[in-house]
Amino acid sequence: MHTRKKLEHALKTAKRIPIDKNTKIIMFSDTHRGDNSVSDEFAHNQNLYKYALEHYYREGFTYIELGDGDEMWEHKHFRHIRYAHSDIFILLKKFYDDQRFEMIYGNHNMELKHNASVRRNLYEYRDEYTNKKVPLFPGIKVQESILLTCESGKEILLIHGHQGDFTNDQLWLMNRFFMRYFWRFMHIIGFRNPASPAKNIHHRHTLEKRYSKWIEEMNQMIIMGHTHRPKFADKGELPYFNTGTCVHPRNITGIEIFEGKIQLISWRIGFNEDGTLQVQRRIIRGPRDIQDI
Ligand SMILES: [Mn+2]
Repeated sequence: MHTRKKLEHALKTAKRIPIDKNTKIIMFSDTHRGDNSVSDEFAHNQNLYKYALEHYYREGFTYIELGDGDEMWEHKHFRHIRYAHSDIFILLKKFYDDQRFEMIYGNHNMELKHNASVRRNLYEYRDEYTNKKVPLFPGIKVQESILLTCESGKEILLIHGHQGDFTNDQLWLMNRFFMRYFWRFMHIIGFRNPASPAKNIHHRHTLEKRYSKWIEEMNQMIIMGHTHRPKFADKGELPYFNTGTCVHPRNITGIEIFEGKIQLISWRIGFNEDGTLQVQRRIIRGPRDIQDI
């Protein structure tokens, strides 16, 4: 419903960021950072994620988070999330201070489309040791969408992907209510919210079909998250890319852009011949030249 209108609006109002052969970007989405309790699905991947981000920071990448970074449906107070994952926020702040951090909001942190909420939650926090307010992301603007513009004129739309997903878009407040006061507790004992495209295959396919239709009509390359299903468009396929998620049971997946190429990668815990465990980065699909897409 209204998918086309929503996507057209997102395309028109997107923040434009020029890229070239020297641009390095890593995109993750749907990290759903929580409070580090049993209902925090991100908690078991926090070391993988932190290790990966440290790698990208050292290598000079810009980090673009494609929505649902913080699980603000289940957790009413962002400060609890920041406190639970304070080492990760210190790292995100380093990216931000270097002007290498962009945040897009998703349905689980939709309230960040309001400047007042961004100011209240993201500009600063109270340091638990000194009890003084210290800056986090002062002046940050959380985007609905970003348009990466290549020198050749090619444009890539980055978006979370809840746009036009009726229960997660127009009805997000109702959905948040059920998540916060009902599904959160069901979730702890093993039930999954059936309205989530991440958990409902039928819903996911419907959404992907609607998006594919628009991508085909507009011939618009798109990178999104939301469905938790990674996707890399091979030659001859529609230019639809999906980062996947960072709450997967075994790994985290993301999309890298560098030297004018794009690839889908994963980070997981593997082991060496002698049995020692190690964090390993793997290329799942690609690289492909962006110009050929
Ligand atoms: Mn989502």
